[in-house]
Amino acid sequence: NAFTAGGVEPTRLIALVRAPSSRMAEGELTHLDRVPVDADLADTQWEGYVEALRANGFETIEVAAADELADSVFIEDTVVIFGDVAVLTSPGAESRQAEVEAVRASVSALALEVHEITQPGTLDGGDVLKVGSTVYVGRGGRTNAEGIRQLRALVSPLGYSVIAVPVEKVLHLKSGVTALPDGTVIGYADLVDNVDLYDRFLAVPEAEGAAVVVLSDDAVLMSSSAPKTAALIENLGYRVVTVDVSEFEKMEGCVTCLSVRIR
Ligand code: CIR
Repeated sequence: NAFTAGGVEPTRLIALVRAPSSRMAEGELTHLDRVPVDADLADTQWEGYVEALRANGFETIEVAAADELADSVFIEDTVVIFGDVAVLTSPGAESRQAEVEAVRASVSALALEVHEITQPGTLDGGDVLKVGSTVYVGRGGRTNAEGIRQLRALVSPLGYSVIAVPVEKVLHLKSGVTALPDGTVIGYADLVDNVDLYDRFLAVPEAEGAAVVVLSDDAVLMSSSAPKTAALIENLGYRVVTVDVSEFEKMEGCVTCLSVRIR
């Protein structure tokens, strides 16, 4: 084990992941209509996603799967990492609150300082977008004002500035916007709330193209359902790795919410 008491070693890239529940089709839906989900295909796609992270230098740690928790594959919503500080969340959907416990167990085994958002505060990790030392937090259906207050109190002393963004058009802030390795915020314009809040915003041509996982300074992971966006990002000099996550997209998930990256 390469961890030391001092925290995560800078060269070690870890991604927390959680295998899908066979009941994923029963998960929460807010903006989409329920359509059949192929559980076997979801398993195969999840393995492909995990493999893509591993092929790009991440060591993956699997949080114990929970078949009774339909949305548990979307692990990003349960914990947010700030350097060597982990903030366990307080999920805004009641059906998802029990997801946090197993994540707490996994995070506690790492050399991270662990904090948590508590009720009546609610906060989903999908509402937290870090761009350098700026932390955009979506105030929408899942994250409330008290959750934002608690996050601000935890991370301001660490040198982060928290910018709260009202979110109405999409489920989570990061359903609408994510950031390229250079800090440019990207999103599909029709689904972006308060676009003027971002210092540098680039519109992408597909809704599914709004979600990218930063793999390194020059590479991103994204959904194969946004080929025009992949071409646009490649044209900016990035290596683009694509994975098929169609079954997760049916449940309002995307590439970012399937893992928590720890650097
Ligand atoms: C939910 O509604 O909570 C799940 N069906 C999808 C969560 C996706 N998470 C994310 O975008 N961060």
